[in-house]
Amino acid sequence: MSARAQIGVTGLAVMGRNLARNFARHGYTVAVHNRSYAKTESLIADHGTDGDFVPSESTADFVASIERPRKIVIMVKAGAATDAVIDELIPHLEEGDVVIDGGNAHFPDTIRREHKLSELGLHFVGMGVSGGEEGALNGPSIMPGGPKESYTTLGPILEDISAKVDGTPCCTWVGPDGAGHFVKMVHNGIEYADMQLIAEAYDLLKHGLGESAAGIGKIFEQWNKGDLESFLIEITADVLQHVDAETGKAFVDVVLDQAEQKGTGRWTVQNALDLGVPITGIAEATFARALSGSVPQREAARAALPGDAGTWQIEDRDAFVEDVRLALYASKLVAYSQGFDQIAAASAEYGWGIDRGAMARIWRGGCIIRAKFLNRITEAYERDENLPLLIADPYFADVVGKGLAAWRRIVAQAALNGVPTPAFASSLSYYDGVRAERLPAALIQAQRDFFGAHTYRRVDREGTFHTEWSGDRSETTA
Ligand code: NBP
Repeated sequence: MSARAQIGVTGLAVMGRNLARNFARHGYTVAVHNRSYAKTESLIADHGTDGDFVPSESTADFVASIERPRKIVIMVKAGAATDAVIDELIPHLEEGDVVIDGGNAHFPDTIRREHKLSELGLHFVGMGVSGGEEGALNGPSIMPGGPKESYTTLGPILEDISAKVDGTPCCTWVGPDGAGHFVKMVHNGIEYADMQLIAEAYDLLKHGLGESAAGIGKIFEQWNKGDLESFLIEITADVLQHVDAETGKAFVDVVLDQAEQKGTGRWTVQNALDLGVPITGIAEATFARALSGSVPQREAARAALPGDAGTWQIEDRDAFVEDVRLALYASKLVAYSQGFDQIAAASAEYGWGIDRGAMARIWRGGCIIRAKFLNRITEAYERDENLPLLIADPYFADVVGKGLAAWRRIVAQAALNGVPTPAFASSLSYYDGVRAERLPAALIQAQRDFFGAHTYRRVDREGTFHTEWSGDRSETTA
């Protein structure tokens, strides 16, 4: 077997197959391999004309068909399968070879695998890929981590096959070991928040206006021409106007209202709890999916709990639609701001040195959260790379400020009319919390000191103090 492939892909289900085709279409000779050979054969039979593929049945032949230093992309089910494939590859690899995991790995696994392979003289790149099967084929957003030196040879190939916005590739080196998969995880978390916010906006328009799904779809179509322009708004407009062929009803009205998840939202929230970063938008979005699937609880609640809500009377339709739009934009900015806070905190914790502006830049195309306004995020971090809070950047502060009255009206009206808006409402609460001159956390500290002698600090002098609550209530320095 002569080593003539410039890159290899193992794992040829939807993602791996399309990524391999993308490489081939860009002129690379691609070695392809799958645990069961049938998938390899079908790739060659169905798409062999896309470019130059070198199929192999065995791992040994697959590895031998790739030029050194080898670049091998693993695209299998995340978890144990990834470890199994790595273990199978290792005996065939040589020093300097680069193993790239393009699956949705949990970043602690990526850190573990990177350390293991580096001890063997191998490079391990944990690579986040977003854009689904369509993106993998036509240009995804790619978030590779791992040793920086591996990016020198790997980077140009990945940038070549990535999505481009204004000629700029949606791919850049993110940081060492788990950084790439971490950023992909937060990307998915933000995606959860974005989808939940859009769903709440739809629900508000539905209840407030009594509008049909198709009518709301038209509103989203309009919104997609302005600041909200994004892939998710675009597909929402499309989905809402889709009619179920069987019943003739709006498609969204025949879909069961129980949202599922594969787990990246949950990982994002778990990590945020570990780091102590409030990502309320993502957390509420994750819990909202859980609530939708809480079938026995929903049945019990429907049977027993009164709504005692008003009947929504919208007098000015256009003004209401504009209020919802402004509230959606403001809530969305909060969710992104929180996601970028989480990236900053993790970057500091793990020593990754992640450039947040560059992350916004590579999310502009190819991925599910691709959106026009991401340019503004990049600009904000270019103005101040240490920006402590994205929504405090002058541009975003102005945008959120202009939408504030609308945001308050919408959240208040939703509450009065019994329409749940967990993400809209928690984002507004976060906004008011983070900007508050003084928070009731002072009372919590006092309570903690009362029952657990946990001590407190004072506003008027340095030091840590404790009050003798069960004694004479004198204050001591702790
Ligand atoms: P799947 O996640 O459905 O995985 C199927 C592939 O894993 C097949 O090639 C299968 O081989 C292989 N595999 C399994 Br399962 N166990 C294996 C083992 N023990 N050893 C070797 N190979 C094994 O594929 P996918 O939907 O294409 O996704 C691939 C990766 O990309 C996943 O990590 C996913 O999370 C990630 N991802 C997916 C998307 C998306 O939109 N689908 C987007 C971004 C990232 P077989 O054919 O022999 O069973």
